[in-house]
Amino acid sequence: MKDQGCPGRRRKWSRRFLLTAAGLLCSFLACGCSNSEGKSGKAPADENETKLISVGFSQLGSESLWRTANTESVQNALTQENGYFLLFSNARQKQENQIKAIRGFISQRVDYIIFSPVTETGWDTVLKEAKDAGIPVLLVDRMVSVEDENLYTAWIGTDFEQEGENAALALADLLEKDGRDETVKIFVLEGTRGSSAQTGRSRGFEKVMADHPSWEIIERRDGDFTTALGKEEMTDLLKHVSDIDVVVSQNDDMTFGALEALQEAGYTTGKDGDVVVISFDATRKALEMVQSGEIAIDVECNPLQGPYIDDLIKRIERGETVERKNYIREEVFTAENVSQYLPDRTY
Ligand code: GYE
Repeated sequence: MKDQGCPGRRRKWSRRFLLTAAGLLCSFLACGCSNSEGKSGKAPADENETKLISVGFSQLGSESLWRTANTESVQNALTQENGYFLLFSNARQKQENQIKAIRGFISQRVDYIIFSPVTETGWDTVLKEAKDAGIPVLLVDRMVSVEDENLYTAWIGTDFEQEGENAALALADLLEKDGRDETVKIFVLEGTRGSSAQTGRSRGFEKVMADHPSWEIIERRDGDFTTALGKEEMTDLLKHVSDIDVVVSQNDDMTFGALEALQEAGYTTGKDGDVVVISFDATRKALEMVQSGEIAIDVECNPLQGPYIDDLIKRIERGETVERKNYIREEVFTAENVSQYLPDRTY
């Protein structure tokens, strides 16, 4: 069995210590720490609480609708009623904040650390510190690139490369239906450079693109997964480029900004419009735009990962061996199928 960081070693004394010390931790973590109810930790009145599994969660930020849904999903799964005491820290898209938070969790001697890494590289040292402290690390959403894969116990998330491929395959379908075979000029609004969501989606898209010599990427810009930068980069591009057929925007929030910029510059999108818009995430607001036609294709990325994390932890607690990589299934939405999914979309 692979080393999962001594899951069975629940420290008898750590719970009370943890809860009283949580307040101290909050005061020295600049990046904003709270328990799942948003309050600083307090010693439990009830002795039963000493059986809670303590988890430190370093979320990378709050840059998108997707991220908010992801945070809520983890917070709703790892509740006290479900046997957890959750410490939450928001890194505001800065790696140094995440490293600081993880070190804080290590010194708190939490039972598990979960985190979503803002970018792929630069984690070897802090993950080694967690391993040396015997704390299993579970990655959620994005992936790390580390020399030794044993530095984390498991990862749960989505297949970004597959998402990129799905986007390109759906574009190929759409162009074929429209009977278009001339040069296709594509602008890519990338998410945070060096994040696995960005590298995977780009790689997948470009892999399929190799089969379509008429497709040409005219420019790539980093929109950092935010609406504000999505709009800024799109606006700026349109100042010097007018011939553009497709915008591939690597998340919905950047897409909202890009759409505003396109409209302000007088471009139309959607069926028979000037520009085909492709997005990722498939949040409710974006799926409504798929329904109305403003967005042609939205590739789903499922943020509801909390229950999977809960399941992983419970399995590790029972001494089971868990897979190192765990993928969540997802769909591709177009005007043809979106109506059947929209009523159930909660985020
Ligand atoms: O697509 C974007 C978010 O890592 C999958 O990060 C996630 C991405 C998601 O900010 O909206």
